[in-house]
Amino acid sequence: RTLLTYEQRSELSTNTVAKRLFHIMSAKKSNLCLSIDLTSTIKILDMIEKVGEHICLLKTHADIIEDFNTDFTVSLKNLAKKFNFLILEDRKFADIGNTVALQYSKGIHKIAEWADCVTVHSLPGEGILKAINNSCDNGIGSRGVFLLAEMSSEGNLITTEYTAQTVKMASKYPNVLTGFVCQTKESFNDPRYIQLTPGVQFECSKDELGQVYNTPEKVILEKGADVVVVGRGIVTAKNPEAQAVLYKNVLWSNYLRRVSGKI
Ligand code: UP6
Repeated sequence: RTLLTYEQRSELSTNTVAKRLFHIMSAKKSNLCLSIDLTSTIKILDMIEKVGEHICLLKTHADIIEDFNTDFTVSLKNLAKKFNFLILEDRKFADIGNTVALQYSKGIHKIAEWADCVTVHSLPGEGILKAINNSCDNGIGSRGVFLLAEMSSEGNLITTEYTAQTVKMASKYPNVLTGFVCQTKESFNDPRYIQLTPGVQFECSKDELGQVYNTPEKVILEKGADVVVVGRGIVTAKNPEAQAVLYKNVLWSNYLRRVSGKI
């Protein structure tokens, strides 16, 4: 999986979002996902104007935004089109299928209307995947799921057995599965799925609440990341645009090194 190019893997995709994301990565030469963990719509839109050109995927947490509204989601979709990136709502659904179906499409956020893909915990069982799958069948269009198979935070309760069972559960839903949120290349083999890896900054470090950071080089070459999530490493920088370019370039050159097989 880690030796194939994104273009080669797009040919194998069984999920529309994965296919589109592989294409965008190749076209923009970017495997950078920005985690835009800001709490005001103006700040978010302003940040996207600065860094949108450099990212393949924008990861949101809609429930931290103080003034969330539908005009904002319209602007978000327009910017995604303008800069050619996809939107991942990092909702980390973790309830029974029926509740998740409602959380996905109803309420204030109406996530299904604007997010290309969402994150989902495997803990409740496969009903959660069925729920998103059914919503897609019900006319919401081609959507994707990143299933949480591992986490970056210190002391999390996920075991290797849990990761293996998560990957097994997902194998029944190739049409809705975009990939896995995980930390290691050993967690899954299938080249159709995208490894999304958070917990990345230029220095290996930790924050005061248990987040663990690895470097771009390490996550791409050793840990098998396909798309790399950077949040505060870019968002809190003095010059977020310049910082995004730095991350984009280093991540892409490590990807090229990996697929060349000369590590
Ligand atoms: N995230 C992780 N680790 C996981 C899963 N998700 O950090 O295992 C998400 C967080 C945050 C982002 O919810 O939005 O990735 C990381 O942000 P940071 O780079 O500012 O730490």
